[in-house]
Amino acid sequence: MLHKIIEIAKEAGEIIREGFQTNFEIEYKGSVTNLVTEIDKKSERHIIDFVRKEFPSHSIIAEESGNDFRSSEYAWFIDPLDGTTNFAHGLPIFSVSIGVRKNDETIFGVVYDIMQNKMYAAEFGSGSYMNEKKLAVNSTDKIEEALLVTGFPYDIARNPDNTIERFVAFLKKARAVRRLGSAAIDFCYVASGVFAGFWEAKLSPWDYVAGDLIVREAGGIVTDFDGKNLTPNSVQILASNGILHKQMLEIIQGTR
Ligand code: 2AM
Ligand code: CA
Repeated sequence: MLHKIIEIAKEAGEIIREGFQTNFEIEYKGSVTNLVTEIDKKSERHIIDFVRKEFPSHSIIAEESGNDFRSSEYAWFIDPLDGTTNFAHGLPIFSVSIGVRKNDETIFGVVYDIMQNKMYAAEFGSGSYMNEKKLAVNSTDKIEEALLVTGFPYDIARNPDNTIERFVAFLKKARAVRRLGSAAIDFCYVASGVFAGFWEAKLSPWDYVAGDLIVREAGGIVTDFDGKNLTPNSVQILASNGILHKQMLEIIQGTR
């Protein structure tokens, strides 16, 4: 099954790569900051058609077409293009993210970093890989030496939710903070040991189900801002190398 997920992520990635920097149509989901392109929809259509053909009984939770719940114990969480704003502006940082849960456990996570041709994949209990390379989080144990990453929600202007205060608190403590624009890729860089930690205050399950497993299988920890394990209803996400997790939670909680 993991091989099939990787194959379909690659195919969706090809659709996106071909569409990059072409004259695609853009629509707005409620606000001018929340974009969707015809390429997001094309990618999602391709993935969903595959799942419906190969696994007709499975549930699907997909960003652009919503929920298709079935009675199966399996559920697919699909972000057909994570980093749409980057994609629409010609910045080559975006991905396809597919996570599969069985009952209450994520069993597969696949993130395809399209423009770098890097396929990240994890299976529960079997580790995380980038192409053939096994991944491990870094061992940074001082926040002053940590390179961190975050993201901002589309509705930050209307609903700031301490996002700015949290960002400033980390800016003052960490070596540096980056903002890349694809949450799924942020998780993969934590799993690879590039970033010691990643937090974001408003994510949806298709943004994090795959990345959560990829980080945990690489030896990291992922929780919500209260320190609880993620469920598909989580919103506020902290992923780290594990060593800095408690300290990062304290910084987050200090800005509440
Ligand atoms: P997207 O590109 O698939 O829309 C940017 O901060 C990252 O968070 C991207 O992965 C983006 O996903 C996601 N994101 C931003 N605002 C969001 C929101 N309000 N709800 C869900 N995901 C969001
Ligand atoms: Ca998306």
